[in-house]
Amino acid sequence: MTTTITLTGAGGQIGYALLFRIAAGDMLGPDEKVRLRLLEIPQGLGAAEGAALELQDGAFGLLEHVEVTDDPAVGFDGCDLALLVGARPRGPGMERGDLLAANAGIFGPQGAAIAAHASSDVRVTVVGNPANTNALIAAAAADGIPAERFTALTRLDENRARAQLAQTLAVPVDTIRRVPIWGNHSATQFPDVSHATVAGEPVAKALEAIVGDVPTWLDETFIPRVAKRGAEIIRVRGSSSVASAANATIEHVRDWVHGTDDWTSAGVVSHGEYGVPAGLISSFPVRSIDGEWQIVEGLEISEWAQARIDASVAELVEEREAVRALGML
Ligand code: NAX
Repeated sequence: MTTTITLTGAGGQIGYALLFRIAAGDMLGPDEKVRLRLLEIPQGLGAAEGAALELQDGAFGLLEHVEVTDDPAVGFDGCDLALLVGARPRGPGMERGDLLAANAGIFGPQGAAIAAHASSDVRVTVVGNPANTNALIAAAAADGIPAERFTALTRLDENRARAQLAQTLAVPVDTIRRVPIWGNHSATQFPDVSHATVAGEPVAKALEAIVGDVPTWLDETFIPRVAKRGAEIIRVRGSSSVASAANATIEHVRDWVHGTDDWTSAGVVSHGEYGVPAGLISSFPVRSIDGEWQIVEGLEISEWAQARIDASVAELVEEREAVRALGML
């Protein structure tokens, strides 16, 4: 079988980190051939064309075809998986409203182009920020495609949270499970350890033995460290997260297509679960079953946790209102 994958922002940093892993089979597995469509704006075409030449030189057996274009109609033609990475970054002096408007001008037309040209069962993953609201805008513009096919990446936040827990507890990261991210992919996000386990045991007990007062550690150390990890990477590395973001994108799509054996996190459309207003694209604990994300329901949420979820969701509501006020939703 062959899957057609459209990558926007293919000439950018995350695009460069993603392409070779996709071609090597890390996303869809060793039996699935891939056809890549690299969609850029005119200024980014040279970098995308260069990446296409290098893909050729990688001589990847799974890579059937690469096409570089700045035309969304060509870029999304027959697309099964859309990775929307290209976005307008916040420039100097740019207000949040300007940023939302600039991105609505990208993600609205891309949503419409997906509806017009992609496969009817297309799966869309938005990485470009503000990811949740960009996904909302694209979904709203994609007439005829269910909003459930549009997701925002919060897997990197979850991976950061699991890694911080593993480091604190001095255990291998794959022994840490069930650390969902709630809300927005922003500094208001809520990485939630209430249901987390380490080697199958509740994480809270293990944490108490190491950090003492767990609620204070969560408030003052863990949550801010995870939520501001992107800024920490920029400070230390001198550039934003790239390979870790590409890795999280690979894992998000792989799990969506192939299924999960436990919970993970993804920005998906709310139907009112956990008090999140219907229609918003918010991060939730999710499972992937039969190729569909399902929100993990029925979890006991403390008052403290609900307040954190509500605060991040309030930011999503504000972003939706701002985009509506601009007439772009
Ligand atoms: P770069 O600036 O390196 O690359 C962006 C690329 O997108 C550029 O080549 C640009 O020409 C292209 N582009 C812009 N508008 C486009 C359009 N309308 N159609 C097609 N291509 C377009 O940024 P990079 O470091 O790759 O980051 C990409 C996005 O990921 C940013 O918005 C960034 O904020 C976001 N991130 C999201 C993360 C997440 O977890 N959701 C984490 C990493 C990252 O911060």
